[in-house]
Amino acid sequence: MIDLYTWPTPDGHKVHIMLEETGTPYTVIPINICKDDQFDPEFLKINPNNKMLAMIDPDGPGGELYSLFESGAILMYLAEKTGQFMPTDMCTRYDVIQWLMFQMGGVGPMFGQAHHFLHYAPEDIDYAVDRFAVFVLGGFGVVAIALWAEGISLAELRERGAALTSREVTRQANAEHN
Ligand SMILES: N[C@@H](CCC(=O)N[C@@H](CS)C(=O)NCC(=O)O)C(=O)O
Repeated sequence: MIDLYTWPTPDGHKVHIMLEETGTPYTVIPINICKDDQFDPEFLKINPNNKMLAMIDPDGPGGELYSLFESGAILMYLAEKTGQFMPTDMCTRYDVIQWLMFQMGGVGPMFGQAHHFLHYAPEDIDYAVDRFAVFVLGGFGVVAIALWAEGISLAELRERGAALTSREVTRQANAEHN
């Protein structure tokens, strides 16, 4: 049973969806970033980057305990462990990896900055808002075009993602938060 140190944020939900989709059993250990749980010295032993999320698999490679942080690495680990969502054919495997890299290197950090400057920055900085808004619009454009080429609409994808988001994670995190 994988221990998942997480919180219901977009980065967390990527892994929650993967665990649900692959049918991997897991236990949620809430890392409440509103209460600075991410700075707990015990948590830093598994994620030295002071951020959720992280996992410990007691039944890792070779039957040994294995611990991992960074959501993209956890997605790849789960894909390999379960033999799902990572094609063995080289071209299609790299098709998958390129979108994972696009998400980790572009969508995640750029959308995160846009969100920060729109909602949390102590002062309004038009330059920062405009700069990251352009990345957000561009990012959605890239995804929309790629999905359109595959015959999938953004609305369909959003509906599917919302349905798969782990209800257990949300329930536990809410209980911790309240
Ligand atoms: N690249 C990391 C990003 C993790 C990350 O940014 N976590 C955020 C929440 S989504 C966090 O813990 N923020 C609290 C903080 O920065 O103090 C991953 O994908 O796992």
